Amino acid sequence: MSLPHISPSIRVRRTPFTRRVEEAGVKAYSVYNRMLIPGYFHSIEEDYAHLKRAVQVWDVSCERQVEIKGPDALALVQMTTPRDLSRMTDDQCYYIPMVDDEGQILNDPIVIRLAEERYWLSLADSDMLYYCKGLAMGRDLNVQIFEPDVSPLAVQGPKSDELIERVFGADIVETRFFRHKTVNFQGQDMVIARSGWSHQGGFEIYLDGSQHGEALWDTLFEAGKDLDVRAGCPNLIERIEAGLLSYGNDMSINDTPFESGLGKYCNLDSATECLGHAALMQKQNPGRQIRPLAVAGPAVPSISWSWPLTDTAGNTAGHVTSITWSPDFEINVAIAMVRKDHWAAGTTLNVQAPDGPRAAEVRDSFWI
Ligand code: THG
Repeated sequence: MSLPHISPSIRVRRTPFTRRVEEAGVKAYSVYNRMLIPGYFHSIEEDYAHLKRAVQVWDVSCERQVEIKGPDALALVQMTTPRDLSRMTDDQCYYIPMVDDEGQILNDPIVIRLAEERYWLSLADSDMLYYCKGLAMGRDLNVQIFEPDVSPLAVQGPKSDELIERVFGADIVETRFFRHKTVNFQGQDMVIARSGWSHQGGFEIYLDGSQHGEALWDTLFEAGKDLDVRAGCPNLIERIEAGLLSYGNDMSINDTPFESGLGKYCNLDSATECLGHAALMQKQNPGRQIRPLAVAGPAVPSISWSWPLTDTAGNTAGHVTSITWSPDFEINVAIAMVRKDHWAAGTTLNVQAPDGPRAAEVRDSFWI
């Protein structure tokens, strides 16, 4: 069956790299923050194998930045997250759950501290620009909030250090995990961080100015020819193996950071200015939580709604939010929201997949 495609529209934004992505043979798109995100280039399996052995360049422009600037910038960001930002330095990035007043997750961005009074929220798929502007107005905060012309380009894979060293030099490769430095590309300063939505290592270049996009892309591909550099994108298989959560899939406003396994990013002793603080104090011991699952049988069909989980007696036990066949582990790997009575590692459950029920086992850690 050939699937319908996405109709082009100005409302579905193209990126500074879209022409190059299409020349590289992108085969599917999704939409994220009202912008195109590539889905795969060869096949999800081939892209996965290549990501694990070489280096890829990912157009993740859809991870839009919300810039928050001004004397109350830190206060505003701290109001939205239970992670304590008070010790953050000007070269740091933090992964943060953002929550509402009820402690429910609104987004899970990376916050980049550029200066004491200047932050970027590198967003997952929800409209935090509007939420932050509302908060600033409601609380009369002295900040400017806008979406800058900044588009992340990720370089991921075991050979990404080699490629980055060739293009930007050895000192950039010394950047530590979740730290950032500045590179100059064609006269324009740009932030570069050691981060990215895979566990294969790499960097994210925050393209500053769309007009430099194609030149940056071309420079990376020219320098990486003998490394077999290819266009790629966040890979479904690799990210499930790595246990990287996807907002809108694995969690949403219906979940708390504790339910979503993000309790380690909640500093309730110190981050008392978070608007969800009181609610989260009451929600620290959830009745359900995200767990890795190994699911029996041949490769599963791709998931487009959550599949119910039952115990062996047929009682509701939760639901599967992400699942795929893992070629390397030769089993279906999944992320599921599992009720407390059933979440102990080793518990056997049943997944109600669209092609029939399958046995599943709760695991205690993700695969890579
Ligand atoms: N990079 C940038 N922006 C982003 C993402 C990104 N915005 C959207 C989305 N991804 C945000 N979500 C995540 C989820 C996980 C991580 C980063 C962003 C991540 N987690 C590490 C892990 O789980 O291994 C741990 C990070 C830590 O502990 O500090 O990297 O990818 N620019």
